[in-house]
Amino acid sequence: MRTEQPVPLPIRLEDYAPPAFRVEAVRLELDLQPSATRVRARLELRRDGGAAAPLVLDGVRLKLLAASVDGRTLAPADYTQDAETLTIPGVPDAFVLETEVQIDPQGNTALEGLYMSGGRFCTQCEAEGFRKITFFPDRPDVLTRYTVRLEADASTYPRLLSNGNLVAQGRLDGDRHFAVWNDPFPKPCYLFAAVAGELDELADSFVTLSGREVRLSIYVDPGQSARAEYAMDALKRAMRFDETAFGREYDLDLFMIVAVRDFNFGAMENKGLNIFNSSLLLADPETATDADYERIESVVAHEYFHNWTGNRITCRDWFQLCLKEGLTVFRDQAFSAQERGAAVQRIKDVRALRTRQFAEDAGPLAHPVRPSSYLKIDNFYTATIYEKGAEIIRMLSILLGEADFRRGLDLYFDRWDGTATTVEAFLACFAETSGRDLSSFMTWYEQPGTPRLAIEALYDEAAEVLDLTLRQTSSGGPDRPGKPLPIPVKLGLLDGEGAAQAFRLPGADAPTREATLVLDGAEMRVRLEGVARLPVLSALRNFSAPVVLGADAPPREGYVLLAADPDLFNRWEAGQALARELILARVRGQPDEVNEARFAEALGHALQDEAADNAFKALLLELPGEADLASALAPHADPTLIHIAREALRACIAVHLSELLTGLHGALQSGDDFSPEAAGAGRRALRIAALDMLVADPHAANQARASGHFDAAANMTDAMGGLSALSQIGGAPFDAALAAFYTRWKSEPLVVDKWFAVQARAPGEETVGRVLGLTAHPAFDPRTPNRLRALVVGFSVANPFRFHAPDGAGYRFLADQVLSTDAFNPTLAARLVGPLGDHGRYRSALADQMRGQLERIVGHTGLSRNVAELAVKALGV
Ligand code: B3K
Ligand code: ZN
Repeated sequence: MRTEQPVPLPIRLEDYAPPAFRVEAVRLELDLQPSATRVRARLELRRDGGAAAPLVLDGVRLKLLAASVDGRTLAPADYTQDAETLTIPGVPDAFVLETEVQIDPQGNTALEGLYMSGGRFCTQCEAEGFRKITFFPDRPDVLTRYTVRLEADASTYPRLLSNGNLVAQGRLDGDRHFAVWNDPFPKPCYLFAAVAGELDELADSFVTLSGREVRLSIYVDPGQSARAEYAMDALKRAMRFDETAFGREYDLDLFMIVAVRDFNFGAMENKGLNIFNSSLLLADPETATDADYERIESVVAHEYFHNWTGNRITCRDWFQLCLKEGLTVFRDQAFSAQERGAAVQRIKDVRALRTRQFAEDAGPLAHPVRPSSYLKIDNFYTATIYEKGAEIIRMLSILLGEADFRRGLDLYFDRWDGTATTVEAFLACFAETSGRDLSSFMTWYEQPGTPRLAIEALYDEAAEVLDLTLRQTSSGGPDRPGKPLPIPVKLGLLDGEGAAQAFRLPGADAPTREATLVLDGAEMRVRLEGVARLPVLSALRNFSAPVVLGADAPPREGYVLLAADPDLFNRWEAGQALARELILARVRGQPDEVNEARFAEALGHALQDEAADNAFKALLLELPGEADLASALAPHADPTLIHIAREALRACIAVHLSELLTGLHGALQSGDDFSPEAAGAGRRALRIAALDMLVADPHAANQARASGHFDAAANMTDAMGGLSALSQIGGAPFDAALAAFYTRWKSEPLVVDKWFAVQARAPGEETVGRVLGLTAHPAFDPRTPNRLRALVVGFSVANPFRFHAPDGAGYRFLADQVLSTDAFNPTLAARLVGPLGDHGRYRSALADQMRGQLERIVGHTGLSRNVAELAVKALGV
């Protein structure tokens, strides 16, 4: 492997040492010019560690112009500078360091540090971007107060924004102006932000529970402020939720969000000045889908919630990343559950967890929620840290109960406010307030891999007892045994008719209809008493733990659960399990047509359940995804067979339920104005899900229905629903719709992204060629992450059928994109590698080609550390 720099040693958790110097205050002056920005930094430093240690600061691609210690200019002999650090020996215990550097925001294509997007200056410092702005101890446990002076051309950059409060502003000679910002809250440098440019402001205000008024400002491209109204509304709902559900109030007098088009990921929680990818902020009914609205609501909340979980209390080191991310995802999921319905939200969260995190945990990129070593921390913003991290917090709340969980969290906020801390310190708060021993719980953070849970049930009718044996096999990652984990298993019993059955737990007098057992060893036996009728077990309700539950219950039980489980998650789960078995039977070449018809009928009943909501029914209609089916067939999965089998079951359902689905599609049409709330979104989702199923049987009437849906669409949700349905049919109607769509929306970048993505996802055999062709389309700009992801991730992640083309063309395409992107944006390039790491699931002819492309990447000259780390790991050697 030939990387851009010598291969570095991994950074290891066990090597953590506290910083040698504290920064007591910092003043930054940014004299903004697109290709030659001057950054002057004044750091008040105080020694914290051993007396002899030199001062070592991080700094990358900084042209050092001047440096002084306590006003004494340093000569080149007084310091050493290499590609990543500035070292000054012989410094006193307390002193002022001033540096002046020059940087090139315009030439910064990695979009990390200070860069330009759409003619504006903006920053992205997490995880280690601040070192590209100035020399500094760029680590999260160095917290300090910032005063920031920005200076720029007044006519080109009328808005000058940074964290905290605006304390001064004014005009200067020529066309220059300045603004000075002060952030009273100590923060690590990864939360620093600055923005300069022409922006419209959408302003509002929020009165906190204690009566303080906070000004809320969302800054967007000129003319776009109406598109920020939904984000503003979501922000106010999130602020209220954090007060009522978690007792957390906002602290500054001002909260700002800025939308930028060029952003490496979703959004960033900089203190008081969140920066968002415009795709996660801007929405109106014409250009955004319900899914976009939902994402905006949840990401606005997520970044806002970081103010307490991440900003007020931050991470001691980057190994503790889940401390802020897992906890904040848990909090945003709780908010979305309130806004969108708890069951529907839980199903969506679990679906995402399984597809992304379980797959990651089963492959060569598996890592613990708290990793113990890394080369590039950017590579660890993963589904494991975020989503499994959130599941761990959810389990903690189940194990402790709501009241003890809340007490522990309150103690955490009190005790650690204003500091940088660890997962251990977090758990200690819960152990202390609940009096429980949580030492075995720590294993969830330290052990990779998804535990498997098996439940054996033996019913004795005469004695009315049900003997349960719960067993876990926890692996420490691929091919490694693991320690048992504490697993909360929520369960209930139904009878054969679907009525809930009461039972008694060991030692309990009163019967119950639901209980949570905690399996905290390899095996546990529990006897449930008072079980009057042959039971149907509904286990792991609401997905009470992130495990794979072995399914050997007979299909009969699945039908009972699908029809009647009061736990909606398990009702949905039963449908998924039945569908999975039917698809796998087809993959094996043994279609079970009798049960396919039975399944279609059961789905039909569920769709007619007046008590269930539309969003839930839409989820019932979505069969398990092709990637998840591939996991079930690992290591022999054949994506072509899976696609064909899944489509066959969909076609069977479409034929069987033709009347019902057609009826739903017609009846759910509404002439009302678009409103993004859950009820309207659910109605549209079910209508589109019905259409989507119908086109699996693409006769002329269904084709016409899809074209009609697209042509009549009065909002982007329906336009994309129609276009997606047409993409399944392919041919002339799809091409015509694509052309019309592009003509109408070509000046709206966020919509053009969708146009690229829908083509990348299309199942037609021309897709690989189409995707290759689209890289030469005039609207394809790989330097804009949203556009690149729309095409490349849309294809490699969302279209397993065509990505895994037997001739390897999909893999070659992805490897080419990784390499070309790596040359200008390593973080983004590294995020594309993942699908090639899934080779462990696929039949050997495919797996060999996937590894071949990884080897090609690894052998490339000048590879970034980001891509090198991931590609080497993905190879799994
Ligand atoms: N904390 C940021 C992610 C930063 C990613 C840096 N490579 C957004 C979030 O999780 O809220
Ligand atoms: Zn986050």
